[in-house]
Amino acid sequence: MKLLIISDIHGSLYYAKKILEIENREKPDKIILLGDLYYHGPRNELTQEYNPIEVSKILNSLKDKLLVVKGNCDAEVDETISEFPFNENIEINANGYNLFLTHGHKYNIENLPPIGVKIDIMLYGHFHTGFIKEKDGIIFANPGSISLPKGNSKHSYLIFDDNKLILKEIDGSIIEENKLK
Ligand SMILES: [Mn+2]
Repeated sequence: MKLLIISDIHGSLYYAKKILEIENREKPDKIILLGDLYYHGPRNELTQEYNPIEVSKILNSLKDKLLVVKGNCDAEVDETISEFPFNENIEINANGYNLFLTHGHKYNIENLPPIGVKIDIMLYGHFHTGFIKEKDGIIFANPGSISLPKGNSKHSYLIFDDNKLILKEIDGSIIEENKLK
């Protein structure tokens, strides 16, 4: 199974359109959105072509492939314009690995969730910086923000395919790759 993982769109129509290009190029089986879909939040500047309702139409067009977790900027009212559910966290098995998907403001590499099963890979956004790290036998990966990368990080996304996690720039060029055991 090939997963496309994207986070922190923050209402940017410009970068929501990029998601359509990426999905066309990568042809993933599922698209995971790690939260902060529509609003910029008080700490962020407005994103490029800020337009939450048009972003929701693009995301609704992808609803059959979407798995979405709720971010700290996502509000209850968002569910009325979205044809897909928002989940607090998602636990799934993909390609034989247990994945834990969350926004990252509560659970992250510093604060593991209290769940029973062993996590192989934890995916979260929120920090607007893409990375792939390993700590105590768990892989932690962040797709960065597609619309508002912080510092010198790139507009980026993650691919999980077979046993490979790949952090890519939105044009598809590889930033970092990790082959899991
Ligand atoms: Mn956030």
